[in-house]
Amino acid sequence: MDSKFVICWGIVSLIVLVTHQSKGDNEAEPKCFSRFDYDYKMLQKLVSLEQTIQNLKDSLADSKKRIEELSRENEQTTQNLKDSLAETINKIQELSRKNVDYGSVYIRWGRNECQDKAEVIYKGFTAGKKHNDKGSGSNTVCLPEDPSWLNYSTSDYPRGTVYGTEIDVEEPNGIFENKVNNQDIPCVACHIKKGSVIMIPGRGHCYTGWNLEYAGYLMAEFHGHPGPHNHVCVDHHPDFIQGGGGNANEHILYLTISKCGSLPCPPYANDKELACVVCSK
Ligand SMILES: [Ca+2]
Ligand SMILES: [Ca+2]
Repeated sequence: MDSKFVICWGIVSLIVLVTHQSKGDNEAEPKCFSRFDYDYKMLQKLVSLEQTIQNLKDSLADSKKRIEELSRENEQTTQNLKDSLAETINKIQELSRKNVDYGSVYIRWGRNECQDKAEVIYKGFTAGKKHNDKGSGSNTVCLPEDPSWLNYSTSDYPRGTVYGTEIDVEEPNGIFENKVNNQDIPCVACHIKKGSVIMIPGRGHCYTGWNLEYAGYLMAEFHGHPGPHNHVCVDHHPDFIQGGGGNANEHILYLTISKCGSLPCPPYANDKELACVVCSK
């Protein structure tokens, strides 16, 4: 056999093997009928192989290009997410700052200091209408210890009147830890950095999720005394105004008790002193 023919056969076989592997099909090996025939087939395979290689190069270039595009898109998406996250964080911080700037206020009746985290706005004296006056203001007020005046007159003409407050709770009562009867009581205005505050009558404890400001007893005027009067929540451990233990009987606060009827019992009960609580959130 001609050595060139053998070489041709070998090369063609190698080309067919490579082409076969690259295409992954099962093309039959070419048959050599003459030297020219195999030269021609070898040339065809070389051309085909070159085209395949070029196709692979093109495909590889396209893949690289697509990967670069995806990479750029991914970078842009990541940057967009980072920007969005930063904007969200800024909004949260802004809302947080606003929330800190907000606050609530309440009067702690019967005490001269706020709870630890609350700011004292002013300390004062609990006051209101005289218990047997028909008129004057009906509500209890917290008059500051350091009053300031605008215009005033000492002339005698019709006006309302305000008196200091004392507690009338006969001893022993089993309600307060110390003797409170006839004691004049202070008050204090408190500021807290929380958005909401509520006084709940008939509860000695806050509901879940709310913070205790103070607990006490619901107090008002004696039911036999004339005129309207409001309810206030007096601290369960009241402070007293120095020298105020005398029986002045001016503006007076009494404990209040629940009465069954339109008020369902249970959960309420006859003649029980009502608690109260001031809660914040
Ligand atoms: Ca008194
Ligand atoms: Ca009294």
